[in-house]
Amino acid sequence: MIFSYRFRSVAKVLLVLLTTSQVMVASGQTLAEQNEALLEELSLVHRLTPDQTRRVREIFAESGFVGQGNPQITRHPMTVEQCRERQPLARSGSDPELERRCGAPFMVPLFDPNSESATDARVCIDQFEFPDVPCAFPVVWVRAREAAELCTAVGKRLCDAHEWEGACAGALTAPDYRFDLSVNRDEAAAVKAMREAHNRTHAADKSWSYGGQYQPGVCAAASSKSEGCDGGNWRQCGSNTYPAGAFPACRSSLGVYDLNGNAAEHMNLPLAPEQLASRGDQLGVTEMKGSWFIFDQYRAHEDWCRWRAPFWHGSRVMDPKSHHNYHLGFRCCKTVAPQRENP
Ligand SMILES: [Ca+2]
Repeated sequence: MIFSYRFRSVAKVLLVLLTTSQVMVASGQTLAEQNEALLEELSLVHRLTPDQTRRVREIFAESGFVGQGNPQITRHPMTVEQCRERQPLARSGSDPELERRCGAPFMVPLFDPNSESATDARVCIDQFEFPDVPCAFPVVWVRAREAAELCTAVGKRLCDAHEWEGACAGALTAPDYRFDLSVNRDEAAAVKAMREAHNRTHAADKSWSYGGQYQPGVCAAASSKSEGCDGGNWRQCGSNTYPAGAFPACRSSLGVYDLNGNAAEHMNLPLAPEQLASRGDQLGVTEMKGSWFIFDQYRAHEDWCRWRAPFWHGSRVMDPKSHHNYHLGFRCCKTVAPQRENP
């Protein structure tokens, strides 16, 4: 049974729980129990090695917050079982051809269909928000740094902003960052100048993962905030997310779900070429992509595919205090070798 031996092996989690006065609620599990179940599912579906599983568990335990929301207050509007009725991949499993191409389940190649085919792809992206398991609730309360570490732990990496945008718009185009605008500017000023230029460029070709116009009801965006949730603290704000992929029409033409809605997503925003995750080891600053689970009632900002957000709670991605909150998750990318070299 999970409770007996696994709890002893995660004493660190217990310590965090005790220090934060987290107690088991009558109806369900503690965060630590939920995370153990989540880890089991993640390890099984993604066939993680014992070392990978250990590293993921370590990151969760060090955080004390990472998971599917505070179980004491989180109220999901849909069950996993209800989602499984709706999401075909939850029943069929990962596509073997895509899995071979990406080297991992539930990922799809990113490319520009106007000039390339899937075999040209140099990157794949998770089809679902982390843990990238159809109909699992997304992991939230994760700092950008932890998101990057979790992607690394499972053999992937954090996506660059333009990769997420390409997944959403249905065409991955070349990195289009105005690095010239970051020169001699601090991070906040650089992001402001770069995002304004970027958003101006793309204002005429707005699109959403599901089509050319914003449409309520298509994505996981009709949930609610917890009563009394103001300011976003752990005790008052439930992560009232839907299971990932619960809205099958909320899918981009490249096969990626929930880019709009459900959990907002941490991405890497490079301020210089060497900070492109797709190019090397360094990372840039934080970027929040997409929208979240109450967006249909509260459109607090834009959420078209190539829109870049302000530097909200901004920091370097690897800052130990990078932002986390109840509606913010992430998904991972993976660099792959193209299967057909261009002549
Ligand atoms: Ca999302």
